[in-house]
Amino acid sequence: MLKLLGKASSINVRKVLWTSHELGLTLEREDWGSGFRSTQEPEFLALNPNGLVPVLIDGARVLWESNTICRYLAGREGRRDLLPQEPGARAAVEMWMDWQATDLNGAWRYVFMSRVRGHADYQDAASLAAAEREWNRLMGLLDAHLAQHGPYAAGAAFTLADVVLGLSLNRWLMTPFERPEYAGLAAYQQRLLQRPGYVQHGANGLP
Ligand SMILES: N[C@@H](CCC(=O)N[C@@H](CS)C(=O)NCC(=O)O)C(=O)O
Repeated sequence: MLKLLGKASSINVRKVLWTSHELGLTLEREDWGSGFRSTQEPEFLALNPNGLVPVLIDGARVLWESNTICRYLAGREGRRDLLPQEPGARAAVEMWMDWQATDLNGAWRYVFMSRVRGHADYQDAASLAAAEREWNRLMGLLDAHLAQHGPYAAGAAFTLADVVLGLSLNRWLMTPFERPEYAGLAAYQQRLLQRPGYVQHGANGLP
């Protein structure tokens, strides 16, 4: 049995839940992370020294980093539609997954901590405005890409890139701040909403 450690409200845990849904896999999930069991407990740190969720346990194998876990599960199940084997096609998927985990993920932090978490350390008006501009700029880049090369991130077919970008799109839509009207992203959201995995684990009311 595959075991997933991490609270279901975490965007990174939800990537794994949605991927598992696409793969038809059942996971045994335990609540870890803020509000639940602390990831600073020695038992958890022995599995992931970063003290972050998600962690996947598959027998003797222990994995952390949400995008890596999604790739592992797709590969484990032989789902080349979600993660192609041909190097060029695979790179097109991984490029957007890496962009999500690095550039995009870093860009929303200030806005999210300020406007959703209400954290006292993230209340500087100028920093907030700059972060909002940057987050919107990056989402505009995705919007333009989808318009030119869509309908999905890696082209014609739904892949793992759409799982991680779909959750990011949901976060952007659910965070209360001023967003430009991006027609491509609105259409992408509607397309993703046709997938039960996104409805259940992505667009489920959580930012
Ligand atoms: N790069 C990591 C980031 C994981 C991460 O930031 N997890 C957050 C929740 S979204 C966490 O564990 N926070 C600490 C906590 O909730 O105790 C990944 O993609 O898996």
